[in-house]
Amino acid sequence: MKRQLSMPFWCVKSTCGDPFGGPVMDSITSLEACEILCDAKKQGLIDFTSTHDDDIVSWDPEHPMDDQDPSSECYKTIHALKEKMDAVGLKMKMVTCSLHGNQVFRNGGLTNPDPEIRALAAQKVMRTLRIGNFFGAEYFTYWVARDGFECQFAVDWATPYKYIEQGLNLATRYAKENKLSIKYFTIEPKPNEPRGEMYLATTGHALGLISRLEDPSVWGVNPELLQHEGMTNLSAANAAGMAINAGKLPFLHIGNQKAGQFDNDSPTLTGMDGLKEMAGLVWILEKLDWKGHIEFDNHVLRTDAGPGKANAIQVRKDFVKFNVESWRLIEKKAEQLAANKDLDKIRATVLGKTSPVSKALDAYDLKAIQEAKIDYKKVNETVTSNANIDFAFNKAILGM
Ligand code: XLS
Ligand code: MG
Repeated sequence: MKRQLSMPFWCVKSTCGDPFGGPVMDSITSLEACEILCDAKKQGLIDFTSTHDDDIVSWDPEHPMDDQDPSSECYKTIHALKEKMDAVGLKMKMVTCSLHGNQVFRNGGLTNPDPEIRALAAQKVMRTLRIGNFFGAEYFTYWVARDGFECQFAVDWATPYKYIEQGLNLATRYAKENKLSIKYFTIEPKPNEPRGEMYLATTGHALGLISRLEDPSVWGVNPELLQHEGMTNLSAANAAGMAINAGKLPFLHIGNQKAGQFDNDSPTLTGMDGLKEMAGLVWILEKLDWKGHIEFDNHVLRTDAGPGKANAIQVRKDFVKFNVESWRLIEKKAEQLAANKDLDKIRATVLGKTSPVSKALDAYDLKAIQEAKIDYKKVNETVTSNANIDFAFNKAILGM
């Protein structure tokens, strides 16, 4: 399925710094980033974009309502951006509140033990929601960011999850009460980085938390695959499979990752590992007839960045195109795998077993299950050939 694609502001704005060295690329303004994105939209590469509040406007805690004040820089900037986006039909799909950049949130945003800092975080979330509404965004994403810890004795374990619930309920209440365009909300889990440990480490953590919110029906997850689950050697297949089955996967963040490492955020399919895992992930999306969209969340490889004004624009434009082309490659391969009847047949050798008892199992027919006569020897001696299935997929992935 040819999916709609989103490229966020923060990905094109990245200057490719890392903890060991400063930026490699010149920074660009939000208007310049917007022009790169609008250009990509005009070329038919992308459909949507998304942003943190901080990617497009700066935050002044002394003026929490500046987005409403026509004389403010914030007001002028968002109007100028929207004009450019409207001219080419580029849609702001999602907004997310940066609770990681400003130093005041260093010990947490929504979960900060200081109620005054939690109130600042709440004000910033409300401003982000209003900015999202101005652009007509549909989604608000909560990325767990600095809501985490390094020292377990420095956490009051009775509070962090309660505070996350309060913060997220506040976001949905604010959007509803003000009839904002944002009707759906997502949690983006991550195991660590920037904190040593983060409170919502995996897709499962996020789904568990959602069940405790005031209105779980408006919440979903947007795992970042392969990166965030891969950082702790968890699999993308598992994250996407569970979220889709729960009906809670509106969109995915996409990039590449070497399992077990720091958050690589490498461009789609780029790097040593991940080709087979990504093929498997996108094949699952096809097989489960998932209808959501793809949002890239990665940045230019630091090695491939360069200083200077010309690079600042061209490298970023090439990066958008590169991601889209890489995605289309793997999407095409996944479509082929999903439509391949021979592969279905080989899978059916393991997955296509039928028995009258399955009806009883599906119906929770306790009596029928209890009385079912199962030939233990026969089923126990039946050999499964998962490796053969994998071999067939390897051949198909390699085009042989
Ligand atoms: C960081 C996250 C972040 C979110 C948006 O690792 O991927 O960029 O996607 O806040
Ligand atoms: Mg992300």
